[in-house]
Amino acid sequence: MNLETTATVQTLLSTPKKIVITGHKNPDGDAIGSCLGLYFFLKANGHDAQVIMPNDFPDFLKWLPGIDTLIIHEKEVEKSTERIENADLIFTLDFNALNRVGDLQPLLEKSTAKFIMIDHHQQPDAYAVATYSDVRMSSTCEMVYHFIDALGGNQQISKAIATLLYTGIMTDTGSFRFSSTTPVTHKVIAHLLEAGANNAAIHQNVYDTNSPDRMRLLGVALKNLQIFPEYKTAFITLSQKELDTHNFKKGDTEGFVNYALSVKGVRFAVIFIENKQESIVKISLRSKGDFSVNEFSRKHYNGGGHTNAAGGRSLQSLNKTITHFISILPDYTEELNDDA
Ligand SMILES: [Mn+2]
Repeated sequence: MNLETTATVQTLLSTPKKIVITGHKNPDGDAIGSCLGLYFFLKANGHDAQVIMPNDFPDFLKWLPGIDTLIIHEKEVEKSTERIENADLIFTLDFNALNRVGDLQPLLEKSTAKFIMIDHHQQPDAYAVATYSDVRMSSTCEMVYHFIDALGGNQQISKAIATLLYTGIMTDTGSFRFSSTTPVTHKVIAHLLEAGANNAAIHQNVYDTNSPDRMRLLGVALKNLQIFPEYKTAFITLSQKELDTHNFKKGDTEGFVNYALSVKGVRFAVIFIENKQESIVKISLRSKGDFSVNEFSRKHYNGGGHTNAAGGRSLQSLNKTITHFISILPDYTEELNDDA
């Protein structure tokens, strides 16, 4: 965080404030870890803080410290509305455009509070009085660590904060394997372990929680895997019927796309998931190296994200979406076969 942003934040936090901390829709480990981590820090420094998430999140995050204090807007509209209307300050974490917060969007747009953004996604919007944006960062949780550090709070990293930030860094870096993981990331992790984060327990709580239904759905996904060696591309599909047969619950397909990316030689992987209720196909894209799925998704799927991980959607049927995807692959032959 640069000196100017640090000074702005210091001034804003110099007296007790009513603060709302919010993450993006369908919050992941990084969104929840960063919001609650910051929550404990702000509370310890005399602020009246509250984390609000637009909607619910998977069970494997429900053991996190402070999770009971969190308001899910979708479930408690009145409570969250009141909190936002009375806020002096609103922290937006792990996203950088107000259209990422679902039904919270109109409330945030109407708010007269001052906004502070902490985020590592590309192309941040300019709604905050203090913007801490850095696309090179592994995770927003790592940024919250640097944020606390810049405010002189390094010694205030409690076991709860350490656990939360560790969780988000771990989940956003694929357990420290993505190229966004730097020597600094590992130094931060080292301190979080010293501060009491239990790495083995966190890993187990997050990853060893598969239901039999989810494992069988993964089996179906892997059966549906299609590989195009000439484009170094692999994709997975899941139809609504396949989801229904396996009692699909939100979050069940999390990480499936990485199996496609783990095929030898593949550097571009996609999963297409039919959602009949919303009449869309939900799309997650992953890549290795410099093939930008962020650009790909912006161009074709009305989405975006990072160079190596992005999301998007198609309004066409699952079949049409896939036929179209296969038809545009040749346009990327060179890019996909470049270097690697
Ligand atoms: Mn993140």
